[in-house]
Amino acid sequence: MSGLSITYSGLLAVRERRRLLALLWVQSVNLKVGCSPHGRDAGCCGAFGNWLPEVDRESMENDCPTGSLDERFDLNRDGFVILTDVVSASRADALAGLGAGYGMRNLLRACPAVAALAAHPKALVVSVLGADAFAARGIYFDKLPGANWEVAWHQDLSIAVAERIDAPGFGGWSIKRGVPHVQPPVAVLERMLTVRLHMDDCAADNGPLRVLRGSHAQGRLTDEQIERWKQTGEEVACLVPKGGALLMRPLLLHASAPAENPRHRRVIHLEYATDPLPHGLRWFETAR
Ligand SMILES: O=C(O)CCC(=O)C(=O)O
Repeated sequence: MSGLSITYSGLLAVRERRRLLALLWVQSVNLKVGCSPHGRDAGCCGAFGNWLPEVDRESMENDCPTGSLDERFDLNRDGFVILTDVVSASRADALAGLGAGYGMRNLLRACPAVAALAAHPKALVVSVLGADAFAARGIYFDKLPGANWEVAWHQDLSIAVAERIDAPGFGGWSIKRGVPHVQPPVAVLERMLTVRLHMDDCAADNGPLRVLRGSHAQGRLTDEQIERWKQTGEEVACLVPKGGALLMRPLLLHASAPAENPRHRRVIHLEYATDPLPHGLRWFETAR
């Protein structure tokens, strides 16, 4: 393991060469967390909102310049990679001050500090998506003894948009926390990357995200294909240490089970994109 700027982008260069339960879960999170549609309740984002003044943003940039790549995984081949030391333990502790509820949406709009944070992992994303990458959605997840939830195998197919405009290739409209969501053409999802920044050590007994290696590469999967992947695919539990991050393609099949030994498993989930949306559609929230 060595410096991120060298190892990660270097590896990428070398290697370049060579639903349903999720939706139910999200709705239940929305109900139980009790945030306003834009998540402005003090209990949900007070700590994020107050954390990270301008000067702190600068120190964050120097915080952990050398995130390290777990070399067992390859983003192109596997659809995910795990990095350690993306932010320092003290930074992770500061982020963990959020500490309310077990899920929250619309973080980039609701919490300026998270929008500022999104600029930091962006360095990880640029080598994959290019310099125009921007964060296009922020979600907070936690697992707790009283909220030890599970999510069935799914791909992340929806994006949040500012308003509904019916357009070719865009379908499956829904409303989450008052915000229109739509399933865009696969080409949009294929040009996105998710960074899940961990504020706690996530071990095998703590309901880690599980992924099916390589399942991102076949576009949007039918129910039958998902079943086949579940039967025959290689499952990897993403054990990410505090301050580390999982980078994954939205089309990668993922799930998570209740923790056997429930304790905090706080994650800031940031989705990055590179392109404006077509047909007058606009991303609901962005941070650059
Ligand atoms: O954090 C988890 O365990 C599940 C999150 C999830 O389902 C998602 O990001 O789509």
